[in-house]
Amino acid sequence: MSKTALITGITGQDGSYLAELLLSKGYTVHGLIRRASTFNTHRIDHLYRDPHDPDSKLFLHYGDLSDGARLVTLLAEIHPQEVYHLAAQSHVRVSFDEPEHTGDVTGIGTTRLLEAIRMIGLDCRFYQASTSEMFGATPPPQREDTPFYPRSPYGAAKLYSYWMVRNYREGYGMFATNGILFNHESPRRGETFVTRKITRAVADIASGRADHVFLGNLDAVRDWGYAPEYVEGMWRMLQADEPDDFVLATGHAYTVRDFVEAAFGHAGLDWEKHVRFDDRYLRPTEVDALIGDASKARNVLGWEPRVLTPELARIMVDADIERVRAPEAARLA
Ligand code: NAP
Ligand code: F7E
Repeated sequence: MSKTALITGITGQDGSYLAELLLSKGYTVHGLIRRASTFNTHRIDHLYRDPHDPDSKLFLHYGDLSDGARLVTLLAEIHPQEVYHLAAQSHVRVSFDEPEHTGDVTGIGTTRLLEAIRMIGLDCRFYQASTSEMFGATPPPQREDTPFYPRSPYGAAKLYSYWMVRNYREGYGMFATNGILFNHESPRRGETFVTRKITRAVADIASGRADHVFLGNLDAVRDWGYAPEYVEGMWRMLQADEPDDFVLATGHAYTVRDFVEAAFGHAGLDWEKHVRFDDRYLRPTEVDALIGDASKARNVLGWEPRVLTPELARIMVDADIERVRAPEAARLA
């Protein structure tokens, strides 16, 4: 019997790769999408088929994490065996501008979903998109038992969600798991996260469309992995015998400057001629260094990352150069 899954955040980077993975495994996939005045489904358009098509296995439903009643009606209609909760206001810098909204969506939104599951007595496995941002100021290496010290409204909201997941697991016996994922990127990464901002700039500069890009702190250290590998880790977490918390990371550290050098270098450009500083991209409190230890995921789930930051930079630059060269053909990269 094929399984049914609900993905919140299906229109985002991870949601789109996860939908692809689950469909390839024969799942019926339901996705929560926000109503917008413009189309916001470009990352999953290639997966979508008319729902009247008898072979259609992907179904999209309007809803919002701020609307708990809608989460109840949707879960009661779909009855998923697995719920992947990926939706969030996920941008750290933006969370300083919109702390209340971030708390409502990224924090309380998780409680609304957990409570909807509890209210209708749904027997399902729940994945929470927790984050290395919860470690914040605690020095690396960070793993499951490292103390948390969030440094942004986003990190604080995610930490609240993390503890609500633990609470529903311990209090109500729910199969609820926290995936504590370190930064993971891809050609589908949102355009204002630093890696994609850099690789888009490289493509625009290489093609003569632009001359420079403004960035903030180049000294921050991150452990960047490849998003398709990380969504596979999410799936493995929900196939485990027991609910638990798992770090996914590569364990390798690079600065933003390293990523800049790798990306510009791959296109044969000297980054120092094209990168300028703008303090608007600094944060009131920065997370200086995130480097994860994913030993537990390797030992328990058999999860292993393969793509490290230098290769990731090349994959993303190539995809953005292709996007500039042939925008229509590159849409599904
Ligand atoms: P993303 O590209 O920003 O996608 C976020 C998704 O959430 C989008 O589908 C967005 O819909 C949806 N969303 C936002 N607000 C919503 C609301 N009020 N109601 C319903 N849906 C809403 O994020 P991502 O990189 O794929 O990350 C997936 C999850 O993992 C997020 O929770 C993120 O915080 C977390 N995470 C990410 C990383 C990483 O490095 N990527 C690391 C650790 C944890 P629209 O398309 O309509 O905006
Ligand atoms: O910043 C520095 C910035 O916005 C990375 C989210 O997916 O991963 C992500 O959060 C670093 C920071 O990602 C610019 O100061 C310099 O130190 O790409 P980012 P993030 O803040 O690490 C975690 C794990 C998540 O959970 C989040 O959802 O790069 N930086 N100059 C810049 N950052 C941006 N965005 N733009 C710049 O111009």
